[in-house]
Amino acid sequence: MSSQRNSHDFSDSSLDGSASDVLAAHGWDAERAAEFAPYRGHGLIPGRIARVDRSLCEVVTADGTVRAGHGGGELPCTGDWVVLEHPDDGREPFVAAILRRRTALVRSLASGRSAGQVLAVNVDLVGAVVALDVVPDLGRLERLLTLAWESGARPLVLLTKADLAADADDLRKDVEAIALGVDVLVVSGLTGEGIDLLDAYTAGQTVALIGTSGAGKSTLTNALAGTEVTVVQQARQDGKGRHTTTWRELVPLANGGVLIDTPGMRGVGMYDVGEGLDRTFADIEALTDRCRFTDCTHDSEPGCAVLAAIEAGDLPQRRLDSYRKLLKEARWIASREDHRIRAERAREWKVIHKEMRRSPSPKK
Ligand SMILES: Nc1nc2c(ncn2[C@@H]2O[C@H](COP(=O)(O)OP(=O)(O)OP(=O)(O)O)[C@@H](O)[C@H]2O)c(=O)[nH]1
Ligand SMILES: [Mg+2]
Ligand SMILES: [Zn+2]
Repeated sequence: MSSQRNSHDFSDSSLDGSASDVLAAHGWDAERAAEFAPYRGHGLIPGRIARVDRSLCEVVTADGTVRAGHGGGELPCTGDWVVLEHPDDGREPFVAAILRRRTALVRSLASGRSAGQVLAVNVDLVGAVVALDVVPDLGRLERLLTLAWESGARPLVLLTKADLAADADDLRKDVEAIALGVDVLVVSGLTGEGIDLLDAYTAGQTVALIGTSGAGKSTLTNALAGTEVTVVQQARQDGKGRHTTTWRELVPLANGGVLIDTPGMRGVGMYDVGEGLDRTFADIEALTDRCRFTDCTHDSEPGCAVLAAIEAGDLPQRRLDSYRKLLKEARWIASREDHRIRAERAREWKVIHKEMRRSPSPKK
């Protein structure tokens, strides 16, 4: 918590001192400084959201980490750079504004409302963590990659638990064949294999690790941080899945990077992923351009380049099925979203009409 109350009246010079090293360690850069400039000198300070609870969030500031409230408007999310009002009179600090989000990792919830859930924002690199103790589920990885591409960040595949794989190289080749334009690293959080390389990859970047529960995200986080910064799941006794990491936190790394360890995701629903699908399935996308009909569904149409590629053995049927499945899901979510928006609009209109009826008619 802050001790020097006056230090949050930021002048340019106060951002050069050691206090600003804290911000720099959390990814603060010249562009952020420029975005914050209009707020400077009004008793406002910059900070980065480490964690959001129901009503409070944890904000990393040059003065230390503070608990702050957030008003109405858009909910802050882990990774957000915010403008924090930090009153001198003992009142609770609160988030006054959220600076522009460069990237956003959003999934749709398998159940409940169709609105997307923002997992992390302002991420540069998304590490899709897949354990090698079993043969990787390529469809699930394609799902993670779609989410990663869609976020606007650069994806990276982390094949972990290499120490438990008999044929890590073969598995890596299978994964490389489907992770188009994405680097694939073989690592182990336990033995430290590949951690040096991962350390080089993550230098100076905000990195979010995503993947199923038990994949090894927290173990990798600890390996990169070189210390126990997040809780690792104990071996399961009952055989049931257990989610260990329950919050997302910013972990500054010695290499200047910042790590966000996310809780394991059982369902990674597709949310508004047109671009993400195009990137993940760039091979199918490229073939599509050569289909005879522009609205080809690659089902049974003559002159379909996608079906021809499958016939020729150039494209695995599994991949087309996976693409179809994600596309269908994305369309379904989109239509549900449309429906929700229409319903909301109708509700708003009802309120407006009610109020119009209630208000006295204008006097003549
Ligand atoms: N042998 C081996 N075990 C690992 C490795 N990485 C993780 N584990 C084990 O796998 C289990 C799950 O690891 P976590 O790091 O907690 O997994 P997580 O992805 O953070 O899981 P959630 O927080 O539930 O999403 C733990 O028992 C770890 O000790 C690895 O590289 N090798
Ligand atoms: Mg974890
Ligand atoms: Zn086609």
